[in-house]
Amino acid sequence: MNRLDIPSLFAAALFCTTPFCSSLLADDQPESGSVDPKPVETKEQLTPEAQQVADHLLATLPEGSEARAMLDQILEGSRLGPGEGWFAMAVAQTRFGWDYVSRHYDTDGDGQVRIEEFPGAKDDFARLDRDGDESLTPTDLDWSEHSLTMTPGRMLFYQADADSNGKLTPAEFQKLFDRLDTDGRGFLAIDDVYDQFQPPADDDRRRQHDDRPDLPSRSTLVLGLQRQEIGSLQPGPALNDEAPDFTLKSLEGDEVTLSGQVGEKPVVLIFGNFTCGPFRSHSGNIEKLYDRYNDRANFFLVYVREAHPSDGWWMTSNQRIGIDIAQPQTDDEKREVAATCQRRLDLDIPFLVDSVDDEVSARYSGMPNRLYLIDTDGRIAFKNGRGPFGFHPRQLEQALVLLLAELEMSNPQ
Ligand SMILES: [Ca+2]
Ligand SMILES: [Ca+2]
Ligand SMILES: [Ca+2]
Repeated sequence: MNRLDIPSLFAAALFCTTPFCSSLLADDQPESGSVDPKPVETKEQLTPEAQQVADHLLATLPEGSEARAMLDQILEGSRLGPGEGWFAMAVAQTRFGWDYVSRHYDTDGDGQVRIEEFPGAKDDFARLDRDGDESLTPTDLDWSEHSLTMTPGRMLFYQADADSNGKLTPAEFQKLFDRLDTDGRGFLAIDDVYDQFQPPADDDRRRQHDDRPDLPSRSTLVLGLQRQEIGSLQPGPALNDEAPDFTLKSLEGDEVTLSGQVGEKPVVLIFGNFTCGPFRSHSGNIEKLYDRYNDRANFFLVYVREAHPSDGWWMTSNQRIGIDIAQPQTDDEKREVAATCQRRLDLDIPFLVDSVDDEVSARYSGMPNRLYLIDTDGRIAFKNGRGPFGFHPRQLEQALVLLLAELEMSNPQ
């Protein structure tokens, strides 16, 4: 089989196994379809440092907490697969599920919301209507498939986005074409493409997943948990809670206080970091989200602790594309990495940089990536499930569109 080498990506779990997919997986890659969340069997000895940390966490993390559930699964051999540990508990919370949509907009009670029933703009409706059939049904609001699920479309994107900045350019697309055109005929036959973008069977993935070079050891994950590199120890504010206030500096040095942003418009907070491949793969989505709504909502990207620093769960996939960053140890170092992230991802959305002790991102459970929508009363109207698996910018977009429609109906111009 002559499959393409995949440029980097992810860092979470996963069990891809064809040569194509395993190089994807080497980066903490997405996975296809439903996967039995059974932990892997490998249980190498913890290092003395990791054992000490594990003992401390076992003594201090409350039973039943998200962090304790993740620790227990790591000690059982989990490599952070979807549905394991805190991923099973920390699912999306939204005011704007199907119940809300049908109650507010299905005026004729036929179980769907046709475009004529929606009072908002047609463009807004189109963003809600994911399958484009001009009708809203539960399918359009179903986000049960995790965001690293390996689909042909995602495989194509990861393959072509050679610099892993989440934006596919014409030049990158051309390079992919050139690589697929192995006989130099100047056109691709369907079979030249077909085999390249076939998600592997689950059994194949499971059989070989232990061999991936970037999969973490138990010790790496225990230390990553303590350092909150794989996720915050706290769950963050819940739906309808008051959003915790904070003041952070932008990359330009301006101080931004959340409560000063709340009131006239909704606030969108996007937590993320540079070394997380899944987060980078969404930067095009984030840019488009910001472009579409920044006149109707206040957007901020809160830069958090690195998920895959060179001194933590290091990724060969990141290094291959020149991303090799130690965890910042001072506020100044953190600002520098945040600036690099903004430059490499070429994002217009305003960046706020958390302090080196992660004060805001820990409180919001912002690591490694998270999305919040805050209403005009300063309360949480939507939060996604823990990243990377629960990170769906378009799910937040649906909540934002529905919140904006609610505001427009209560305050008609
Ligand atoms: Ca209807
Ligand atoms: Ca639809
Ligand atoms: Ca790119």
